[in-house]
Amino acid sequence: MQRLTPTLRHDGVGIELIALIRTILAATKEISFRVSQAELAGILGSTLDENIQGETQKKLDVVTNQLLKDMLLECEFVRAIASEEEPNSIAATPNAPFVVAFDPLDGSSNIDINGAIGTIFTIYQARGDVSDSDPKQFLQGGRKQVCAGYVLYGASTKLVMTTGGPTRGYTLDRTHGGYLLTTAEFAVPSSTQMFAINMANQRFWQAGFKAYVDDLLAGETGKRGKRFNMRWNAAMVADVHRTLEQGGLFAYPSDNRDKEKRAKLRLLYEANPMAMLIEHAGGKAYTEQTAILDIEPTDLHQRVAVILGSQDEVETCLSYLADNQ
Ligand code: AFP
Repeated sequence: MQRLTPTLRHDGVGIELIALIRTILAATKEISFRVSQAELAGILGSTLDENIQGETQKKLDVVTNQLLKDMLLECEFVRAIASEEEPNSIAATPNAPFVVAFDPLDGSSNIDINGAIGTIFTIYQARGDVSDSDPKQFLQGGRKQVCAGYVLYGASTKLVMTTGGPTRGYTLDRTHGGYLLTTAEFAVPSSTQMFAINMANQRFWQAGFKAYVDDLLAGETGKRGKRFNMRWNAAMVADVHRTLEQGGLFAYPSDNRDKEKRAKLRLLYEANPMAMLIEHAGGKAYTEQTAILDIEPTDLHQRVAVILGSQDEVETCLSYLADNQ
């Protein structure tokens, strides 16, 4: 099996970006070990603090965020970083070529139950028109990402990443400590019978999305004329990974639970990287109105609705929303 660096060279990735990617992956290898030993080390459970999102921080959220911060703030190729766990972006190496945003541990609610968790990361060229510490370094459209990826800490530690070409999959080989190419190119099947939606929010959805899900549940006796099945990992990394492997529709639509927060998933370090991975595997990734990668960001931690996965199913879902405007 081919190692990571020759694959990146084959994909035409420059040595500076390769070095930066290797730095991020070095942190993920350490995170993979830390999460596997967390219970023995007594770092499961929550802290007494809340992050910028107003969410109680898990001890591992803090540990993994610090690991990535420490490694990236010292990296000569990183001008600034942004994190789900940090209120503001942080300047790193002046005049460095790239900026990096990340969700250090996505799926925090799974940490204490040994459920699926992962790290999501995205890399942009640094901007020359704003200062290093200006959050505008990260207010770049998703199609400007030079690299997007996640590491899923499951039964095996899996890296899924694109540097502008195909979405490729790698598995951490613990014998020699490197990521080996195990999926040359993901290809999301265009149709599916699988959906990943948190049904507990059903009463808060807009009419069009309710109608779409009602017809999924009606199965072969309803308008769709086929039976669907459901999964919900409560970790975007795990649900997106299944979608890349087997197809499916993943959706976290807007809802009216909280007038101040009509969507849950964050654009910069969740929706945009996942949208790039899905699009580069032949899938589709939308909010309820537009392609996620076409959104012009306005805030570091802005949230968006997400409907992504098998192209035909995403288009069917969007048609219900359009018909119920
Ligand atoms: P946490 O990292 O705070 O657990 O949030 C995970 C997430 O952002 C995304 O990974 C999941 O798909 C989604 O939230 C789960 O949300 P619910 O807990 O509302 O189902």
